[in-house]
Amino acid sequence: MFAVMSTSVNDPSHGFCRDCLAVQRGPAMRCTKCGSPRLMRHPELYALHIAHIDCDAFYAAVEKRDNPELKDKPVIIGGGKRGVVSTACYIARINGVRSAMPMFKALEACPQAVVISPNMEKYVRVGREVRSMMQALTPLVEPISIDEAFLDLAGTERLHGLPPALVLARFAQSVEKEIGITVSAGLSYCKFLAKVASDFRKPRGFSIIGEAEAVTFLAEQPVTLIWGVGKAFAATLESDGIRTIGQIQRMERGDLMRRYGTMGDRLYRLSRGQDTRRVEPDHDAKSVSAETTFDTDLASSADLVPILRALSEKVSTRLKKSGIAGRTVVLKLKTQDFKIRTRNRQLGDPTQLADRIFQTGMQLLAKETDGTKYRLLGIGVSDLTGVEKADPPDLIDVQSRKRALAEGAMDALRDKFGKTAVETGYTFGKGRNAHPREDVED
Ligand code: DCP
Ligand code: MG
Repeated sequence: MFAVMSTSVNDPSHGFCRDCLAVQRGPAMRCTKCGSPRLMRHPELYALHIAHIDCDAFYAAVEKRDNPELKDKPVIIGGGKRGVVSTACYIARINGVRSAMPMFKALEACPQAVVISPNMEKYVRVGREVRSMMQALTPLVEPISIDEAFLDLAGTERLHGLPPALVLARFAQSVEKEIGITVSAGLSYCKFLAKVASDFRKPRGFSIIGEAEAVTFLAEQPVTLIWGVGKAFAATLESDGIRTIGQIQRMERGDLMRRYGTMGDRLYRLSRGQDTRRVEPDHDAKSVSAETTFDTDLASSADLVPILRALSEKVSTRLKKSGIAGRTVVLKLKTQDFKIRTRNRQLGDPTQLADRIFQTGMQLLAKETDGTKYRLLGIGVSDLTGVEKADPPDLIDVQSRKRALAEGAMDALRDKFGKTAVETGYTFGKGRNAHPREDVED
């Protein structure tokens, strides 16, 4: 039925109903077909194709789905070792409960809440189901965390006979019907604003930020809306008298870069709604990696670097044992509030060496140690190859050649006397944290 509609549906003066998806031609406040008030209208409705989807109160929604008695009750997911709230349903949020709040505070705010301990296995399973529904829409799905992803829906018109906006609305409906939880969606011309839009009217939201309105919309927003502006950086900006994105819009690029380095450039571009990052699909990431979750959250490079070193050595050992090498070094961090950051760097040639993985990881890490507290650090390599072309002696510089030789010697000693027989300066004396216990590898 949509294929027939798709010619007229592209007229920007036409909206559609988010419940029955019928085209809305006039200015009526309710759907002319089903009477729903959930109508979508926007001048760029049929021109935008970058989407961000985020499940609503994800863990809590899954628990409510599985126990209908919880439907109208305030539900908090959390507890466990850390004694904090993982998430709360929107009823509990009305009472002031928030993610990452200590459990005792949450219960002070909402004593009648039902508290449930997290069942990660179940949430991972449901997260995968949502993701495979996304992948049925487009191969261009970039997962960001367990419950959110970017999608580039540019090709959907041809594939599904529907413009991206309608594909997205239909997707939200299917998730409700088939999985039993709700999502919020944002549609824009770039990743930054698609993500901002999806957060705009949660839960069951669908918001659009068009190119024409981006600068005016952003001017009113706080700087914390910009990716990479965490609490620490926001405090720096605040001390410089900068609170809104509008203030940044009035500043020169050179001035911002002088003050804040590469972050200044990002501020300059994003404040004007300029974001050219593409949606990068997760190419069945074949990688060798090691990661560890810390006992307490860590922020300083003094704490993180020795862990990075130990993990790099672990990855290197596995590569050497399997006779493979990797060309792209991937750093993974999970922030205190469970957001995952991954940073990649491609090397000139594949490597197996702990030192090259570590040095590259250090460069990537340096940009992320901005005061943000992390709960997890991981390092790995992808773009796997055989060893033939790995670490060519004539291509690596003298310094790294020396380190490669030293590494060979250390490997030999470790083989003979055990893993902790030889330690580099980075891990030496750092004790248990430097040789993480709880590591997960893929
Ligand atoms: N999570 C967590 N601890 C946090 C933040 C999140 O354990 N501090 C977990 C629980 C969430 C899930 O990750 O359900 C997804 O995180 P979101 O930030 O998307 O939060 P929700 O999906 O719960 O709520 P929202 O509707 O705001 O997206
Ligand atoms: Mg969510």
